Parts: sequence; structure tokens; C-alpha cells
Amino acid sequence: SANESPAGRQPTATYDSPFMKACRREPVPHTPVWFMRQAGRSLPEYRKVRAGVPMLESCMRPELVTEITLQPVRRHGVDAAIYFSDIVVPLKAIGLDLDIKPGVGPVVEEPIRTRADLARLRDLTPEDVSYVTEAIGLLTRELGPTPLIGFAGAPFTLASYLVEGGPSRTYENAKAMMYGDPELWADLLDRLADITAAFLKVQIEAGASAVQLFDSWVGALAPADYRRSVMPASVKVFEAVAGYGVPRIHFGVGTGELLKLMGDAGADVVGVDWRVPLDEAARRVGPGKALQGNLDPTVLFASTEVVETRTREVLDAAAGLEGHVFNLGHGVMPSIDPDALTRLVDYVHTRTAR
Ligand code: 1CP
Repeated sequence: SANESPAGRQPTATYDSPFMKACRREPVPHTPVWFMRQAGRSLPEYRKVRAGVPMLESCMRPELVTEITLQPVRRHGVDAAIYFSDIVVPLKAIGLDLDIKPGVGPVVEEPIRTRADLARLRDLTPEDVSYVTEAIGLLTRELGPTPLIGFAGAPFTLASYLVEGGPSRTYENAKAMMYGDPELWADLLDRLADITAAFLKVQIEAGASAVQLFDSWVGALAPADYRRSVMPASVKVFEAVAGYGVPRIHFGVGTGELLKLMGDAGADVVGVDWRVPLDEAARRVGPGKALQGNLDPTVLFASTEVVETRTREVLDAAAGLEGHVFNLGHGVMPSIDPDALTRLVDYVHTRTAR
């Protein structure tokens, strides 16, 4: 229709929003802000609607997903919504026996350790995740011009849960497979790349304006191992969705040494944690990419004055960037005062108004 943008099915007002412009490295009226894990336990309204509903079940109820996704947009006035889900949802959807245990995270009943185990990773079809298509349809109607970010876990981070069987600090089983049986590892990551690509396509076709690929734990790898054992699968995911023209964001924790490679994997926007200042990150990433980040989430436990000083430092470091999306360096912590987040959004908007 006349009010749809050339680059997809989204309304022109969404296409022209500050978040979308920053991702495309175009001039913006103010620096856009959103927060990883902006929906979730920091919000009392989230705890209320989630009461008694297990995490994975909540991801499969379109009305609940819609409500939870909208909560931080209403409360904080952030410039983008992120689809409420979890990185293990597509793995559950293809029939893996896994659960998200409160206080633990994703737990896989039978870890993937052998070639025979790969047979359990079948392709994902849109019908497997029809609740996602339905929820995104509801959401894009409610959101108006505010863009919706779809997301998925990247092959390495998904593999870390599948091979370990749950959260890990050392990734010993996953890395043992990567170093010790590179062919099995490559085949595992390739299978996960196909599943991830299919899952992102579902979200884009349903109306997501941008996508973020979370490789949260890939900072555990040396650059040479990233290049050899992970990058091909991430490249495959990004290539699979390149044709839609939606911005592709790529983020991981502790990835200072990998920023260039993660950009080269096919990201339009490179997410940076709090360990590398954004001006230095821009030098590492090179031209042609926007950056996202990177206030240390724990700064929000300090006074408003300290939050403002530290935010100014982030904005000053971002002053020369081609495009900047303000975010935390990782997710919002559950115990944070949500008012500190609302004040932070206002502060960034006011401070960067042009
Ligand atoms: O019952 C609950 O409330 C469980 C807590 C919870 C929540 C709210 C989990 C379990 N996942 C989520 C939602 C979630 N997961 C979102 C919310 C969307 C938003 O931002 O509003 C997102 C983006 C994710 C993605 C996710 N899940 C990542 C990548 C992002 C990141 O933080 O790096 C990862 C690594 C996971 C795994 C996961 N799921 C849940 C937990 C506690 C964990 C981490 C476990 C670990 O330490 O390995």
C-alpha cells in the first residue's frame, strides 16, 4: 500500500524511525535507545502477567508475548521493541526436550554429543512456530511506528547449550567437540545455521523491522578459532536474510577481539559490550557499520548523577560514529530499578536532540 516503505512490509513511519535510520547510518533527530532484556523481571507488570506461567509456555502465547513486548515501550519510551522470546524457542519447536529452569536458564535433557545426535536437529518450518507469526502480527499493529526487533541465538551460543546440556562457564564439552572433532562441530553449526535462518525469516516475514543475532558466549573463543569454526555458520545465517534489506545486528559479550570478524560475518550493526569504548570499537570494526552499545548495565545501580556521567562518556565516544544505537553492554539486570531505565532513555534523548 501507499504507506509501506520500499524496503519491506513495514509502514513508512517505522522505516523512517530514529532506530531504523541509525541502523542505516543516516542522520537522526536523536540517538535511539533500547535495552537488551528490556522486557522481564525488572518490571513489576512483567512479574504480574508471568506469575504461574512457565517461561517457555509464556513464549508460545501470542497475547502474552504481545503484552510483555509492549510493556517496556509503554513504560520507558524506548525507540524499539524486542520480541519477547528466548534463544532456545526454535530448538524446543523442532522437538528437542529442553526447558528453561527458573534461576538456571535453558537445560537440555539429552545433550548433543555425537554424530547420531545430529539427527534430532530437524529443519524448522513456519508451522512449528505459528505462535510467533501470530504474535508479531498482533504486535506490529499495536506498535505503530515503533520498530520491532526479531532475534535468534547464533549457532555457537545455541551449540553451547546443546552440547553442554545447560549454562556453562567454561564450555568444556562444546570446545572439546570444536577442537577434537571439527567435522562433527561444523555439521552441528551448519544445522543450527539453517534452523536459525528459518526462524529469523519467519519473524521478518511476519513484520519484524530488524533482527539481532545473539552470539552471547562467543567471546570465549580466540579470533582464529572464531574464524575457522564459527564464522562460516554465522555468515550463512546473515546471508540467508540479506535479501530482505532489514538491518542485521550482531552482539556478543567479551567480544572485543572479535568485533571486526563479527561485523565481517554480515552484520549491519555491531553490538559492543562495556569493555571496549565505542570509538575504539569503531576503529576495530572499520567503516560501513553502525555500532550498538555500550553502558555497563551495573552502572544503573549507582546514583542518577553517576549514570549521567557514564552515559555522557558513552555518547562522547560515539560522537564520530557513522551510526549509533544506544544500549547497555549486556542485558538489563532483574534487580534494577525500572525508573533508572526510564530516566536513562530521557537523558539520551535530551542530550542528543538535534
Ligand atoms: O522465568 C524467567 O523470567 C526466566 C528468565 C528469562 C527471560 C525473561 C530467560 C531465561 N529468558 C528470558 C527472555 C529473553 N531471552 C529475552 C527477552 C527479550 C527482551 O530483551 O525483552 C532475550 C533477548 C533472551 C535471549 C537469550 N536467552 C540470550 C541472549 C541474550 C543474552 O542475555 O545474552 C541467552 C544467552 C539466553 C539464555 C537464557 N535464557 C534464560 C536465561 C536465564 C538465560 C541465560 C543462562 C546462562 O547464563 O547461560
